[in-house]
Amino acid sequence: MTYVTSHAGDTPGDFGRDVLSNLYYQRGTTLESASAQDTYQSVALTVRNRLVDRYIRTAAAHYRANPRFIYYLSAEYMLGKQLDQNLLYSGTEECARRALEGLGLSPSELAALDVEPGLGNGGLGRLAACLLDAMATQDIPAVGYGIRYDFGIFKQDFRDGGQVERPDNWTFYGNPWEFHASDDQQTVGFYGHTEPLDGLRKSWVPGEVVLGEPSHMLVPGYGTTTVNIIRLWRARAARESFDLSRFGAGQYGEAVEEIVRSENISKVLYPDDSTELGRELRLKQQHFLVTCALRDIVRRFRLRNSDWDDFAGKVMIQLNDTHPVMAIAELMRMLVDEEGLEWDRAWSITRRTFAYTCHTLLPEALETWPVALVQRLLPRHMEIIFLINHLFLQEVAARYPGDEGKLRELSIIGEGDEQRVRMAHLAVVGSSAVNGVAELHSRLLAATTLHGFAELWPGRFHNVTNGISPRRFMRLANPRLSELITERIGDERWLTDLDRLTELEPAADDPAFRERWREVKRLNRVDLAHHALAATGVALDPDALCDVMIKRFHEYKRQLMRVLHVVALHRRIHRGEVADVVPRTIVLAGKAAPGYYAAKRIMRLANMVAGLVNNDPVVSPYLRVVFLPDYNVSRAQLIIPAADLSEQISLAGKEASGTSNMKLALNGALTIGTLDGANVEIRDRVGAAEFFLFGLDTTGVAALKDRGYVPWEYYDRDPELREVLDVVAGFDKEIVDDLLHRDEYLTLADYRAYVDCQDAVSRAWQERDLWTRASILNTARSGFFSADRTVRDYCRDIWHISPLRIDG
Ligand code: 26Y
Repeated sequence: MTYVTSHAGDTPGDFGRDVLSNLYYQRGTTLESASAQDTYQSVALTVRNRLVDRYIRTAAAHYRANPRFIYYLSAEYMLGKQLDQNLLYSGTEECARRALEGLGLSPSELAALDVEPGLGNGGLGRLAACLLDAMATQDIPAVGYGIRYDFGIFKQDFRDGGQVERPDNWTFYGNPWEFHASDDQQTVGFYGHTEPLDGLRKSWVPGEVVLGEPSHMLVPGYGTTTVNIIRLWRARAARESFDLSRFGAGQYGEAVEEIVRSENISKVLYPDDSTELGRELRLKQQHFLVTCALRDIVRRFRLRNSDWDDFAGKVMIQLNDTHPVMAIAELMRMLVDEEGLEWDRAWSITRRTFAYTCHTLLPEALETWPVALVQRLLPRHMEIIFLINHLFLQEVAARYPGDEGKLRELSIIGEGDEQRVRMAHLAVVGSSAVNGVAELHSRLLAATTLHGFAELWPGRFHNVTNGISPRRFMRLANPRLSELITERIGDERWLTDLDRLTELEPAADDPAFRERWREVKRLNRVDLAHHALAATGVALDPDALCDVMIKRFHEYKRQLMRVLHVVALHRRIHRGEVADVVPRTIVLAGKAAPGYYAAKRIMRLANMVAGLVNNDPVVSPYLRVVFLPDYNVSRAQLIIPAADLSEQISLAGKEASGTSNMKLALNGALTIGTLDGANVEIRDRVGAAEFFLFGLDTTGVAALKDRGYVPWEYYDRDPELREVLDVVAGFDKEIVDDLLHRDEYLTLADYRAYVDCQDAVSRAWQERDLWTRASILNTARSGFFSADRTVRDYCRDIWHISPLRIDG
């Protein structure tokens, strides 16, 4: 082997020397004259470089072993800040702290300059990051593929209570965490036409070509020697596409036209997370990601293999929702057209290579593309999809002779006003395994959305309940609680074996431990209060119950119901009914898709109600509402440790899984929630007595809708609800009109049960020892929700792969 062993020493002296050396040689400056950015970048490089040695060893070991790889394809990743993570994972936290101290540098000021790559919308993107973390931690050979958007998820401000979006120029000062490989480009075609070759083979002559340029970031495992990578692709125009003659003629815009057109492909993350508008550029992004990833995967396969029959054994591609599903058609095109494989052989390889994870039940979130658009943008892929569908429908017809309805139901091509490609159908047909993300979700998928497929291929359907990284969402986010847990359990191994948290159960009955637990929670609330004051000007009482709802704004998640309860509390306190009231801080955070009118309205209402509450001198001693702007991973890490109550109040049957529910329970928050998504499993595990359950379940929802739901009946019957809605109408009449006449997500139907349950929460909070006990038990029993368990489930049920340890 030609790699050199560790350059980076592990003493504070070594670390400090490397910082100075990076300042000198990378930034061309010295400690005395360095800017804050110079120093941050030098420290970041120093930390990054402490993982390079492990990465090189991992890559070499992977090369030697030629193992089966997991390739995770995702249009979104919410990685979170890298500095804190890499300090922890490289085991240099303490050494760096001492070195920085010695140089007179402030770790917290440096940490503040670290920018989180916000390359995703919400749950699905963060799940991708948690799974990469857990795969590395479990020593699974894996690569994540994604798009290196120039602009990530927008930054959120409020103006007059409404959301205003600002661009997220996350690489403005450069990104010290990535390695560029500009000599390792791929070419990606678009448009054009096809020409027949022999048999089913055709050749595609693209009308336009762009380059995909990769860079990668390190994905270290925790407590192991594996360092995997995430490879992100950026679109570039060909080297000589700048039009000199036009520039010379003064046509400056036209001179860069081709560059702009090409580079626009990876310019910005689409900020929608449910309803797809069918934008051509989004389809271009998907095809771009898929083509770059597949070519890279084939290149890597060929390093050690030559027989296509080995491909599916060495390559497992996990499709994160439908966004990268065009990969199925692209792999077929590569195998049939470029490699000359027979169709059936290519199809068998393809089907064994892919697995598909579905993250939704909402029909409007299932992607479909107009056939006419796919035909124009990707003519050969459209032909291949038609052929896949033709052969698939023959199979269906053989199984259900004469059943036209079945053919229509299952077809990859949806027939309506216009023909559309149903990406979820293509995904199921072209994969060896399909999974939902929580037990209830997987059951409902097989019973409703993908019912016909589950009947056809029952063995293909699985559940893999989501999980979260305990490293990021406990150890990094909540160092105080982590330390207390480690002290009690006796070692830190719970961080990679989260079931060991059950060892905390006896401590729930130990008064001294409960006292310390409460103290940690209180200090975390103090931290949050500092942040809230700086960010919003709202002063919080660190002794008040910290009641948290953090997630994307969506009607089905029912932030509106949260607001109605706040108004009810306000009315009661204002009238002087304070006997049963406990001081509460309501924390809200989350973004809305810029074009999602209803969600933005609810957000504006939430801000107006916050103003009403906080500025009412009678009410504000009992109740404060803080809506923290610009929710992201870093802000989650700040809010979650302070939470006492976790709001998981979606309409049953709508939330696929949820993951903030897991993060909050792990950090000792009690859940108030419906039987939806992973809430069901959280309640099963932490115990019904430690969970505030309310509302309709999926059966109740279906029954009510069958009977005919009449929302205004609830308004008539419930005087407090009436009073609340009258107050809300004073702020926004349209919201109330919609609730009374449509209320698609049954907010009024669940309102009374919700508010009564909140009253039970308030009573429980007054029994402080019992509450703390329940808080400890929530943590102790949340081990199941580790992403390490999720990855083990994938390995066992879907990937059929085992860990490959890298020698230290
Ligand atoms: C098609 C496009 C508009 C689109 C873009 C992003 C569609 C969906 C999404 C993102 C979806 C998402 O984040 N889903 C969430 O995935 C989490 C991880 O599985 C779940 O916990 C959560 O319930 C689900 O809403």
